[in-house]
Amino acid sequence: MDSKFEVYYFPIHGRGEPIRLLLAFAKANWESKFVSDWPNEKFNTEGLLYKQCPMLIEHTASGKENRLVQSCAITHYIVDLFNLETDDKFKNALLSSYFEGINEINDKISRYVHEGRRLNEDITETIKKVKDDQSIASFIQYNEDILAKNGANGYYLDNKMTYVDIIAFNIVDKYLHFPGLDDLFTKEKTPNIMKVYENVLNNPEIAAYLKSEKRQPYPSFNKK
Ligand SMILES: N[C@@H](CCC(=O)N[C@@H](CS)C(=O)NCC(=O)O)C(=O)O
Repeated sequence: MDSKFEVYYFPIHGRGEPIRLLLAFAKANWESKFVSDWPNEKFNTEGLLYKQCPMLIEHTASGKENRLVQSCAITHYIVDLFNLETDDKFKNALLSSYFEGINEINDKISRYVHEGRRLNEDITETIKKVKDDQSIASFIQYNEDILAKNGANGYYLDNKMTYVDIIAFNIVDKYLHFPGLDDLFTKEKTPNIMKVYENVLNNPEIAAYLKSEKRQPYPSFNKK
């Protein structure tokens, strides 16, 4: 794969981070291109179909430029380019289903966090709402069950690290660094998910990326 990639996004983790992690894992040639003047860029940047980030910009070896928006579309494009799934169509569909199931955990929690910020709610109130929401606990448990069925070996499917493991890593990592929600995922409560987390953390490409200057800091209200 001779293309060069730019991840056009704000200088935060957010929706840009899973894309950066996937490109790092895939050993792609990539860099971040940060938004610097959003009110202007939002309406004057080519390819921003919905006036939102992230956008993946690909410069191909033949000199073509491809611009793609919408996180899930970007994820699937990277997965396809770098073969981050399997050779079996049904298994790939299953991975896609796991991908949505994992994202659902993050979506459910994020709704409370965004709503809490909008209402200027005390963060302890938001955390309580997240912890009281049985559907979040259930979705975490469903992930534990999927992983148990695969042998509790630290992978979502078979014995291979796929994009789904990377996506799960990103979400677990986010909440491990979110004070008050840092006990959502633990070795005691969610041993199978934590095995995936450790596997990805120890992947050489991911480890190198996390230590690099490319990695953006955690949000200021977060630890570390
Ligand atoms: N469905 C889109 C959502 C993108 C989105 O909400 N982007 C936010 C940042 S995370 C954004 O660009 N906000 C600025 C704005 O809408 O003006 C995706 O998954 O990429």
